[in-house]
Amino acid sequence: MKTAFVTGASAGFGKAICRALIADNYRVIGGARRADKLAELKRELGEHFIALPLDVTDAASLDAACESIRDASLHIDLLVNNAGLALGIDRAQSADAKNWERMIATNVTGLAMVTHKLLPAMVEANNGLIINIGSIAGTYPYPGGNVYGASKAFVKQFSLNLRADLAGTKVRVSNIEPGLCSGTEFSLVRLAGDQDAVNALYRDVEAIRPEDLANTVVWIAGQPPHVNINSVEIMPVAQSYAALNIARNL
Ligand code: NDP
Ligand code: 8X3
Repeated sequence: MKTAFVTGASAGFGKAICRALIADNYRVIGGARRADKLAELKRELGEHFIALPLDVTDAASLDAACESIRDASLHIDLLVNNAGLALGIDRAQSADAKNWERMIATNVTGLAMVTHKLLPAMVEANNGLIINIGSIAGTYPYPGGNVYGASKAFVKQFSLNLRADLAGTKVRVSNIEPGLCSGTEFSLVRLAGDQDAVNALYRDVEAIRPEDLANTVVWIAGQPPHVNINSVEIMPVAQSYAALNIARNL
């Protein structure tokens, strides 16, 4: 049985990815900070799900999590670097510095450090797949996207640079870049619990669902070993592009 490690398993994409991988006959280790949510998922998913309380921004917590994976003699065949968040939608000039710090600590440093911990064993076994969850915000700028979008641009380039370093090994790396998705806690976290603002964002729009993302993970993981899906950009049909902004009479 293959083993997957999914960060951010307590909600949203991560939870759906755990469900889909269990259905695809994986053993799944799910990491997140909220142990109660992981315990709930454990009750739902049963013996092949291992709950692993983890804060990706905390080096000691990450050490302990990796140690318990080693103690259980589990080889990670699939790492899904999904834990992440956006905080605020303010323009850069009025954004909260603490929000910037937390986004960088989670989406950039946390993702890089989880990878740093688990990659050597994958290379040693000459087997493994890392699926990073980036975002369309890492490619397309928008007002208020500032540090969140930049953190996802890091994920995009880190994924490509990992591929460069892993040349000559069978370890694979993919970056999934989703657009607007409903059914997760993402926007409630970003908008500091303002449910009315969240409702307004998703009003009359059929957004991507977490299950769509989970299907994409399962599809990437199911490719034959000689195939590397470099990136997948996935948007709802209802989302597309706007023209570049022009400020007149500046
Ligand atoms: P959710 O808020 O629903 O889930 C985020 C998950 O990340 C939770 O399980 C949370 O668990 C976990 N998490 C947050 N901080 C930490 C931390 N320090 N250590 C460990 N786990 C952490 O959001 P989504 O499911 O929507 O988002 C998942 C990923 O997808 C993120 O990387 C996000 O940027 C990306 N994304 C989301 C999109 C969307 O529209 N929803 C679109 C594009 C990308 P806990 O709080 O228990 O720690
Ligand atoms: C989330 C997608 O467009 O809200 O990563 O930034 S977006």
